[in-house]
This record gives sequence, C-alpha cells and structure tokens, in this order.
Amino acid sequence: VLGPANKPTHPMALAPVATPRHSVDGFVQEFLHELNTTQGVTLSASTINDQYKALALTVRNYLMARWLETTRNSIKSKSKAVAYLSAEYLLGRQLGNALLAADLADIAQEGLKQCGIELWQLRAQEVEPGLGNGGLGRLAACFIDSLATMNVPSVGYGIRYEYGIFRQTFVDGRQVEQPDTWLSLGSPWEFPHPEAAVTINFGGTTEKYTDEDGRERTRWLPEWDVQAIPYNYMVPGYLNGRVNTLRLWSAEATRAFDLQIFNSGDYARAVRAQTFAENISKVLYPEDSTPQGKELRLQQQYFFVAASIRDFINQVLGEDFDLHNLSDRIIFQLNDTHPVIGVPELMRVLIDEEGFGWDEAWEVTSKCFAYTCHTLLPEALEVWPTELLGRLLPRHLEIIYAINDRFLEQVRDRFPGDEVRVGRMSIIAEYPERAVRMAHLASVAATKINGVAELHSQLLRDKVLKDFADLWPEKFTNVTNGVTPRRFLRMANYKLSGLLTETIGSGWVTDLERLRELEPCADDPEFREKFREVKAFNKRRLTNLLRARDGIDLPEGHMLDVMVKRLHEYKRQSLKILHVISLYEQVISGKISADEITPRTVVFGAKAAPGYRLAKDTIHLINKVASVVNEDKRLDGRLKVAFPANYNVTLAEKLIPAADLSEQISLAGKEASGTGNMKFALNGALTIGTDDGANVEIRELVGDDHFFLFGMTEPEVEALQAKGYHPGEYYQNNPQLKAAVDLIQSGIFSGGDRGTFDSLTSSWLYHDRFMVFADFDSYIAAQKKVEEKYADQDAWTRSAILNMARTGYFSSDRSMRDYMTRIWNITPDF
Ligand code: Z15
Repeated sequence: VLGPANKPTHPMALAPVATPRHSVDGFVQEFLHELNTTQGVTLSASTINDQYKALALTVRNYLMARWLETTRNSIKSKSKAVAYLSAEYLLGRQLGNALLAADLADIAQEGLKQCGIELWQLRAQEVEPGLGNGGLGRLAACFIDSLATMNVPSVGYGIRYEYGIFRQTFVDGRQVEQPDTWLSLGSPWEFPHPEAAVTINFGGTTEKYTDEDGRERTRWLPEWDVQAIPYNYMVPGYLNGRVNTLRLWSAEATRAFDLQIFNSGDYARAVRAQTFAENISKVLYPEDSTPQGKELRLQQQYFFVAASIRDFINQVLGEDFDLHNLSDRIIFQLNDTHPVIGVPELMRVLIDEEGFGWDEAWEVTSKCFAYTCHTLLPEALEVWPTELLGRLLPRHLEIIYAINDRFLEQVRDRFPGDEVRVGRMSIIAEYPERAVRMAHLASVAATKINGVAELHSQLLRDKVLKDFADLWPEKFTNVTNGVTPRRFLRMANYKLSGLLTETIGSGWVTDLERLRELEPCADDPEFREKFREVKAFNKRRLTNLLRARDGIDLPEGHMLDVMVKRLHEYKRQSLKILHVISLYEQVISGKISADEITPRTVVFGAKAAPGYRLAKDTIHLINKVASVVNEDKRLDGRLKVAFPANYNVTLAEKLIPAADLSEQISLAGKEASGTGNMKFALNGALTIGTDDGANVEIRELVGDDHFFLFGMTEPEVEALQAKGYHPGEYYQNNPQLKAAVDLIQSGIFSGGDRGTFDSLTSSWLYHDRFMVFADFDSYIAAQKKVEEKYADQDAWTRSAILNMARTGYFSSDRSMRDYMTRIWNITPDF
C-alpha cells in the first residue's frame, strides 16, 4: 500500500493543478467551495473557525500549482541545494504571510466582505505554530522565507512538536506554564505524508562481521525503533511564484509496537509502549540557550536528523545516485549544535550501509556540513555524557571516538608535545564526566564555522573556539543575522509600508538597502509628520489589542519603551526594572517631582524557562513593581509598566511597530547577535544598547547620534572580571542604585515582606556573572539622554527615520546571500 508511485499518466495531468482565478469572483468561488466540500458547511451555518480553515485552504490552493512546480523542478534540475537542519522554527501565523506572498490580501478582504466576513477576524483565529523558543528558532523561520523569496533551492528540516513553546500565564505575578495546544482545532497548513515514513533506530549493540568480500565491517543491532512521519509546509516566496518546502517530522509507533499489542497479554503495557514512541516529538524543550541534557532531547535530535538525511538521499537524490558526489548536491547547515549528531549518522550510512571505507566516507562527510554557532555562554554548549549517547546510539559513539582519534592525531602533528592543547580540543571531555562536546564535533566536521554577528564571530575565533581557529583559520567566517522584511515590516507595519512605497516604490520589500533612499526624508517636515502619524496609529492599534488581550490600558502620549526577548540573566531585564524602580523611588522620596519624568510606558515581554529560578523571580518582581507603580497617584500617571503575558511572534508583530525605544542591554560579549534589535530599528525605534552582538553593527550604520550607547565594552568586562568584580562597592558608592535596591528590600513591592526578592538582590550583590550594578550608572545616564532627545520630537523623529533608512543591511535576504557566497557555494535558480 505504501509503495512508490506507479507513475500513472493522463494528458490533463501535465499541468498539475490549475491556480484559481486571481479575482474577487474567483476567490469567492474557491472559498465557498472549500467551505462546502472540506468543512462540510454552508456559509450561513459556518463558524468562524470553519471560515478560517476554508480561507486557509483557499489561499493554499492559489499556491499549490507553484509548490508542485517548484518541487518538480528542484528534483529535475539537480542543482546543489541547502538543507537547513534546525530543531526549532518559530514560524508565527501563516495566513497573513501566505496572503501576502500570493498577492491575495486585497482580493481576500473584498471577497470575504461580500460574504459578510471580516478578514482580520479570521486572521485572529489562527494559533501560531510556536515551534521554537526565541531568536534561534525565529532566525530559522526568517531564513527559509528569504531562501524562498530569493529562489534558492532549499529545504528546511525540523520537528513537528505536538506542543510548542508553553503558553505563559501569570498567577499573582508569577509565571505559570500551560501546554500549547496549537493543533487542537486542526492545522490547515500541513500536509502529512505517512507513506514517506522513515524508520529510526535506537539502542542495542554493535557487532563486527566479515562481509562477502572478506572485509571487516560493523553493524548496528538496534533494540527499538520509531517511525518518522513527514509533514510538509509551504514556504512561499514573496510574489515570485516559488514555494519551497519545510519538512517537519512527527514520531509514531512502528508496526513492531502494533504487533506487540496483538501478541502480548499485557495490552496496557503495549499501548504505553506506543505512547513512548510518540513522546519523541511530543513537546519542545523550553530552554533557550541552556540545554538540560535530557535523554529525550538527544532522541529528538537524532530522530529528526537521521530522518532528514535519509529523506534527502532517498527522495531527492534517488536510488542510483553515487553518494561519493553527495557534496555536489547538498550542504547541511547545522543550526547550532542541536543537529550535530548528523555527522556520525552520515558516516554510519556511508560506511555501514553503503560500504564506503573510512577515508572515503570522511572525504564526503567533511564536505557536507557547515556549522553556525549562536552563543558565547559556556553553559549553552551542548555536551552529551558518553554513557547516555552510547546507550542510545552505540554505533555513533564508536564513530565519534574514531573521528576523534584521527582528529587528535592531526592536532599532535601540528602541535607536537602540546598535550594540554590536545586535551582542550578533544571531542571527548573527561570532566566532570566523560562526554561528547558537540561544538567540537561540529567544528571538526564542518567546512565552515560561522558566528552570527561580527563581534560574536571575532570572539568565537579569539575565545570559545580559539584552538580550532589556530588549526583551521580558513574555516571561520561571519554571517551577521537578519530578519525578513516581509513579516516584520511589510506585514507587521502596513501603515509604514504604505508610506515607504508611496515615497520610494515597492522595491524595498525584496531589496531592503533601498530604504537608504529615505535618508533625505528625515529632513522633510511633511514626511516626519506622516511618520509620526504612522507611529501614533501603531500605538493605537497596540492599545486596542492589549485592552482586549490582557485588560491592559496603555496611556496616550507616552514614550513606549520596550524590552521583549527571552528572560535571561545575561539579557538583564533586571537592569531595566531597576531603572523603573529608581525613577519611582526618586519621586516617592521627593528627590524629583513627577512632572520631571518623561511620560513613559515600559513594556516587557518575556518567557522564562520553567526551571530557571532567577528568571522566574525576575518576572515576579517586574509584575509586582508594575502593580505598585501603576497604582501610585504620586506619579501622576507619568510612569507605567505593562507586562502582557505570553509574548510570541503574533504579539511581536503588534508591539515592535509601536515602539519608540528598543532595549538591547545585555552584558557586552554575551548576546551573540540579537535579532529583535534589528526589527525595532527597521520599524523606526531608537536603540538604547550596549556594545554587544549586532548592536555594534546597528550603531555603526545609524551613527552615534541616533543610538544611545552605554555600558562596558567586552574588553572592559574581561578586565573587570580578571581584576575581580565586587558589586557591593557599586551599591555602597552609588546612592541612587542603593536606594532602588533598598526599596525592593523594604518589601514595598511584596506586601511588606522584605525577603520575597532576596534571591535576586543577593544575586546582584554577591555573585552576578552579568554585572548589572557595574553598568547601572551608565545606563541611567543614557536614559537621561533618551529623555532629552524625546523632548525634541523633531529630532527624535529624524533619528527614527534614519534608523529605518540605514538598517536595510539587516534583511535576512542579505544574510542568505552571505551564506551562499561565504559558506554554501550555491547560486539561486534561474
Ligand atoms: C538562541 O535563541 C540563541 C542562541 C542559542 O545558543 C540558543 Cl540555544 C538559542 C540566540 C542568541 O542568543 C541570539 O543572540 C541570536 O540572535 C539568535 O540565537 C540567532 O542567532
């Protein structure tokens, strides 16, 4: 039943499907057809969810012919493709993007109106697929959008988690996680292909044997297996008639489990075994950049990578392809270390299954992978205990040891007698337990290793991977991150888009550097006025949303000061809340009067990893500060804190376009790049930020006058660390800082309880790796500059326009071009 297609033909099947007519009538006809035949309801009896699904299917139908065409061409053309391997894709809602890509937004709006339906209401129905944690997953989503728009032959591979990133709620100001049931109403965007399932093995042992040619071989005798079922998603390019594929794998029990159900007397146990298999793709691990080393997580990684490699070889290359030439056809881009188990997997396939010799297999493998590192935090580098890895993937552990032996031989050749270096570089760590360093494995195997911003790549070369850069300087390169202008400018900020297109034409959507043409508009009072109107419109839109979504009331006429990103000590939400507390403290203690405060609303959005205590305590503190500050009449309504729960892509699309000030305040040398920083600048917010990640490049481009820089530089951080960081001294010597911290400890934010936030205050005072106190003074001074500038609305707007006009560089289209030339050595189709 599941066999390959028997290649039936018919003259009418030469063009796969017809694209529906690109007109309001054509659209309505298609929409009603879907409503009747797929949802099985009439228009008058349909629910909003019926209508949403029928609309999604309608839009799909418009893209379908293009998708089939793209797929057919990419198999036929035999050009080199990129397979992006990522454990996360933080896609955001699909409908708006698909409407935009198919040029259907206006038609759909009008057609639906004729049916008595509001398009926005259907759009609001969609639950976003939150299959990622933060920056890394969102970057993958931006990249596949750009690859489709730029006609690059490519496929994204990942995991179809049944539960994506948890839904955050607040109970008494504390974060409480709820499961993300994004599939509960069905997902009209996915195409399951159970017939293309791949069997994935785990556990067991290996054994040596002699093959028919008398060669010594090894085979893996696995103990259990699961089925990987692919689900395809369309990745439509912007108005270019191309639709690429994102292929996400879902785990199901194999027939072996079914048989057990029939044969075993213990039926309940057999069913549990089925559940066990399906656990693999059940839930996204909610830690961003702090891996937990859980066995199930390694299962997830191997599961999707092994399925993807097998899939590419079988489905794209076909049976008679000579795998010696694999690197002519594919480059596997490793999104962080999560998919690095693919390296020994490809070696295993080539050696054990295809009969390659070791050297032959390594020759191929070492040309097929490139590695992107996304962090500098040592705790974020994945390490798998050999005990665990060997139990789950015994053959892979053998192969890793063999790769390591040959690699260390090379190190010894280059650095004779330097056994300390050999120990540092080994793929195998010995302490605190024997474990596989995945970043080292990736570095050994990769043709190229890249960081995600200039500073980050430099620090990789100089610090984190210095030994590898000494050995292979030519492997290292940089590709600065980018964001897709389709979702984060064209869709999220349609008012600004309208103004841009009216001024310079619509070319900027796919050629973002053309925003430069707007530079002169910064000096045009009429344009500035229009720009301010757009911002005001976006603020009103956000106000309406937050009222309905969270019951939050945003005051009118405030500066909107926004910090949205995962909650992490290194990102320093604590510094932002200390600023708020300090402003509050100065007013209630009479040091300043309320009318000296620039009317400002500080908006936070942040999820904390469920097990990350300090991060959760920070959320608690922010919420408690918000409830006290927001109610205190002494502030005269001039300072507000808003913390809408469950920050996600959907909320980002409304928040970012409304922002005046973008908070990018990580400790220098800790944020690899950041990508929110780019989205804010492109939407005309000014940045207050440290010299970290891509902030460095943003500031270079927009110019010092249009960026609020503060804090230590990375070398200064290093120097302070070396000499010894004593936060108590900052506390003692800075009365403003002391007063803010003391106010927390007074219990004013915790109903009089003085100890509620001790975990936080003592962390800042006694063992803060991220040196919040050291940058406090400089941050406060920079915020003063912010206030001064904001007081001159013309100057502010001028800077905002220049921020937008000068940051076209941060399009993910440019990032993809850089990957193509510096890493992949591929060119777009046509
Ligand atoms: C993650 O979101 C990032 C790095 C990681 O190592 C993990 Cl596990 C998750 C982020 C970086 O923190 C951020 O600076 C960067 O912009 C983003 O990846 C995309 O490169």
